[in-house]
Amino acid sequence: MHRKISEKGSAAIAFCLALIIVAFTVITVYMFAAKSWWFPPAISAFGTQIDAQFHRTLVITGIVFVLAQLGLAWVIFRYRDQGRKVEFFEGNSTLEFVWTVATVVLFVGLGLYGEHAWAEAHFQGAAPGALQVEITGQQFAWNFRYAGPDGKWGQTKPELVSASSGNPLGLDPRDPAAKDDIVSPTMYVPEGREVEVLIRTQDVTHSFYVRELRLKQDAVPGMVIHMHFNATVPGEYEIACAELCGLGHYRMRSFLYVVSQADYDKWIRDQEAALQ
Ligand SMILES: [Cu+2]
Repeated sequence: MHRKISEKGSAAIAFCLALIIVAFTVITVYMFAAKSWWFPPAISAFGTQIDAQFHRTLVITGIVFVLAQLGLAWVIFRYRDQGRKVEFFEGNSTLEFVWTVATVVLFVGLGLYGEHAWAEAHFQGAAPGALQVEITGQQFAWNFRYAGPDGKWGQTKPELVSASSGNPLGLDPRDPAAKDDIVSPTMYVPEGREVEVLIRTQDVTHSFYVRELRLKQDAVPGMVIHMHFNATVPGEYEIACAELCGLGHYRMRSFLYVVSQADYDKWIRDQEAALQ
């Protein structure tokens, strides 16, 4: 039995479809090029490195995206229904080999370019003399602890954790090293000072994220994760929880204040005075 070959397709419809894809591509490229929605400016040298890597990745994937979309538009128009019988096409091993190798080279190359920034954040410790701040996430708040004048972290005990009585971290009052520990719901650091953060959680996984630092690190139950940064631009920056951690996730936020050394010293003195 002969199957009836379809009526000749419309060139206008194929042309319109191809045009929509081209328009969609142009609009997308424009949105990225004009930076309609973009990150706030970076406030650390590390943030600038992350931006450079992001930019490299975006340019390369952008070129591939444009070529792929234009190719798609061309195929839609060129191979529209023209009333011909379809032909079977075996594939092209050379092409498949070329695009697989090209993809490997691009991904490995980008990885090598980004290796320095990654290693700096994850494999290298903080510079000597860094200010240490312990960050604890809990449903649904952040607490920041400073060791106080003795430079020692006091002991904490899970059974003493009580946010309602003002001891959200469960500091043990019988430990002398705990007496001068400062616990604050907001984070203060001096500008231009290396800061080492020790990231913990009391319950589920949270994620410490400051956009301007380009720093995002999960807080994982049972672990103390060390990260470091050096913020050079004074200001108030939002600290968001970047891990969906429960019903109150949306309100789990705090602020990082990057201030002058004098303002930082004053803040510390005020916190210490409040402990008396
Ligand atoms: Cu959270």
